[in-house]
Amino acid sequence: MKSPLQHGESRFLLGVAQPDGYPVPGGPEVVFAGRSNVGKSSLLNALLRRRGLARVSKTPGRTQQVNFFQTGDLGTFVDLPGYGFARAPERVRHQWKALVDAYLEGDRPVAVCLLLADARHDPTGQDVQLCDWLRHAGLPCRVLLTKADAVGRGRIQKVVRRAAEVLGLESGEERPLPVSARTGEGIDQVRSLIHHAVHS
Ligand SMILES: Nc1nc2c(ncn2[C@@H]2O[C@H](COP(=O)(O)OP(=O)(O)OP(=O)(O)O)[C@@H](O)[C@H]2O)c(=O)[nH]1
Ligand SMILES: [Mg+2]
Repeated sequence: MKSPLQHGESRFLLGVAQPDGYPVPGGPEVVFAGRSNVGKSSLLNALLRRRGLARVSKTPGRTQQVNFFQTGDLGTFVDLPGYGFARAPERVRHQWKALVDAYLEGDRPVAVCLLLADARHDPTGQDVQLCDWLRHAGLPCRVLLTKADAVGRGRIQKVVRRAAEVLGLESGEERPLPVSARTGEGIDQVRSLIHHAVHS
């Protein structure tokens, strides 16, 4: 049975390319953060059941602006451009940092920040850095392990434990949640946790 959540229209609102270009905050925002190519845009489309709403690409670093989407009842989705794309020129990396810092330090109404890490690999140093930063900033945060379809069923709990350990999550904190935009695994759970964060 389909989850009852996410009625109504979702639509692209705007793309922000400059640190001073953010809109005046409206309602609660749900942030998608993580490495380039980890599957942020794909997850966002799966949650909204809209295939091509956010652009998905095989080329890492494709999303280079901060994209805002209006959803029916899941708040405003904010798709951050991915970090850690080593081949990006220094200038682009610099711009990326200025843009993302301006969002994260901009006192936005963040209901929850979804930190996406690839289930197939250990979280990277940059994942750890961002996770630490979000926790110190007091932003509500949940780690999602993407592309769970590519990890064998028998291994997934081990992957979850390992990711929690590398990211330094305390035993009382919520465990990383395996998700797959491809098979739909975990998508209803993510929708529910967003709904809860946005409406509490
Ligand atoms: N196996 C698998 N592949 C996925 C999944 N989600 C995304 N991908 C693939 O991963 C690649 C990157 O997906 P995107 O959604 O564009 O990733 P992104 O994090 O938005 O990338 P940037 O915008 O470049 O930072 C694409 O080739 C997707 O098809 C998934 O759940 N399973
Ligand atoms: Mg993207």
